[in-house]
Amino acid sequence: MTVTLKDYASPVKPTWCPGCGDYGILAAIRQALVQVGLAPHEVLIVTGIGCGSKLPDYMHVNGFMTLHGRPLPIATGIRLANHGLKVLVVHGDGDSMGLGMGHFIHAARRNLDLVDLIQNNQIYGLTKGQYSPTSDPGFITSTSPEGALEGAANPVALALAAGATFVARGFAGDTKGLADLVARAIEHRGYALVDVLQPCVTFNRKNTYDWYRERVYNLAESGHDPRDRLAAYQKALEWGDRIPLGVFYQTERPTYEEQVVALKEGPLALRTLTKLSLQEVEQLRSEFM
Ligand SMILES: Cc1ncc(C[n+]2csc(CCOP(=O)(O)OP(=O)(O)O)c2C)c(N)n1
Ligand code: SF4
Ligand SMILES: [Mg+2]
Repeated sequence: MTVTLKDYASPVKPTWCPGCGDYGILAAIRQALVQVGLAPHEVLIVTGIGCGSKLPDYMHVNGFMTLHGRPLPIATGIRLANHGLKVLVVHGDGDSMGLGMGHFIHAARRNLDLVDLIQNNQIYGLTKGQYSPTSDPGFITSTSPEGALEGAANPVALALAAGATFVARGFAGDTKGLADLVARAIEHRGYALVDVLQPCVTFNRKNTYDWYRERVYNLAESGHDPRDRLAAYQKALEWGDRIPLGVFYQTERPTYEEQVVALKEGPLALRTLTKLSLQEVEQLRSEFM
C-alpha cells in the first residue's frame, strides 16, 4: 500500500497563532513519514506540554501527550514494550532543555532508537512568553526585563557531547529541507536529534523568520564531513551571524533495544505468553493489580 499525505490528514484544525513555526514542523513531519513509507498505525508521536506539543492532535497518527519535560522516559517505555513502533518525540525547548534536560542526555547516551525533535522557539510559548533555557543571553521577556542573564543551552552541542549517533538542525521556515532531515532521522538506527529553529511570532520578536533567514546556511554545501565529530562540535558552537543547518554528525553503534536480550524474540507487546499456564498468568496479574 502506498502511503500518501491524505493518510495523515486530520479534521482537527490547529489552534496555533497564524504564522507560527509549528505549522512548518507539522507539514515536514507528515511529509517525512510519507517519504519513508510509514503508515499511521506504525508510528507513535510522544509529546509533553507546550504549544508545539499539541501536534499529534492535528494529524491522523498514534499520540501520547504526557507531563511537561517527561516525553523521553515515556518514549523509552514505549520502545521497550513495543519496539516495532516508530517513535518520534516532539517537544519544545522548555520541555527538552528545562525539566527534560536529564532525560535528553540519557536518551542520547543510551542510543535509544527514536527521533527526538525539538521545537526550538527560544521561548515558553504556551505560558505566554517567559525566557527559556535556549534564549539568547540578553533576551528581554516578561521574566527577564533586564535581559536573560544565563548562557543558552545548545541542544546540538549537548547531544554531541552525550554520544548521540545522529545530530541535525533544521528550520521551520524551510519545510522541504526539514522534511528531508526528519526522513533521514527516521531512517537512522539509533537516537536522532533534530533541533528545529521555530519562530514564535507572538512572543519572540527577536528570532523571527527574517532573523533566521539572514543567518542560516547549509552544512552539506559548506563541505562539512558529518563523520567528523570534532568538526561537528566546532560547527555546533557557531551561533550569531551564521547559523549552520543540516546533519552535523552521524555514526553507527548498537541501539539500546538491540542489546536487550528480552527483546530479541520480537516486540514484547506482540508476544503471547505461551510458556505460562493460565494459573501462572492469573497469579502474576494479581501481584500487579
Ligand atoms: C511540571 C510542570 N511545570 C511547569 C509547567 C508549565 N508549563 C507548561 S508549558 C511550559 C513551557 C512551554 O515552553 P516550551 O516547552 O518551549 O513549549 P512551547 O510552548 O514554546 O512550544 C511550562 C513551563 C507544567 N505544565 N508542568
Ligand atoms: S504562542 Fe508562539 S509558539 Fe505558541 S502558537 Fe503562538 S506563535 Fe506558536
Ligand atoms: Mg518553546
